[in-house]
Amino acid sequence: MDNKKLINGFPHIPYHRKQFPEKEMLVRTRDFYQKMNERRTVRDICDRPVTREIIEQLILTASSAPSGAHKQPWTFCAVSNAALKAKIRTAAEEEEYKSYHGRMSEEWLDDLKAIGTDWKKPFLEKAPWLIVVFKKIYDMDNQERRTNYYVSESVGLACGFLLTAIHQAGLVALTHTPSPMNFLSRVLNRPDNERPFLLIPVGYPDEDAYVPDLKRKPLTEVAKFYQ
Ligand code: IYR
Repeated sequence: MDNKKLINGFPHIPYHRKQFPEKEMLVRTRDFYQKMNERRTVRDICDRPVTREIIEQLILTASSAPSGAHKQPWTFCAVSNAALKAKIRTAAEEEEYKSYHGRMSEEWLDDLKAIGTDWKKPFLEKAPWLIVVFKKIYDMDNQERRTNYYVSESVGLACGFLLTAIHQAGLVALTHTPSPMNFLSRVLNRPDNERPFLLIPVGYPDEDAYVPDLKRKPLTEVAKFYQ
């Protein structure tokens, strides 16, 4: 039996979610919050390998994110090749050195003191995988440009899904933002319609990994209810 419905000539299919009694929903939402609240950005990533199959699943989850007009305007470049990782590290550190020695404001450097970052990025070589996320500012269809919409919002959402999937797998990640990061297009030989968006090293944490003792804002500070 055909359960499809045409809207503007395009097929739509029925959609249902399994529903939970309110009490169970509350337990599930609390539980998920607790799990997600354990996620931390980790810079001490060890060199223990992660299989390609795992990375493929993580990327599939990322690519299930909503996007403007469902264009999925992203490419996830997964790099485990040691020579490429070394190239990326060298180029990133070159930019970061300049950033930390003049390009970033005093206020910015001051804000980063609590995080403990500097221009050195050993995790770019040590982590088993670097997922370099590119946003597609337009698509190419048979030599023709096709517009993408809300590109940064869409790719940001996909990166959020990716970080959630990485955490759920028991792995750690770091949202690294070398700036400027056009060297990534060059090193990975990406086409003109793609721009680097975020560089995400992924792996297991070092056994003696440390993270800054950060506190998250309470609900009252991040939410306002209008009832
Ligand atoms: N891109 C630099 C600096 C940096 C900026 C912010 I905002 C951070 O939260 C952390 C680092 C770097 O990756 O070191």
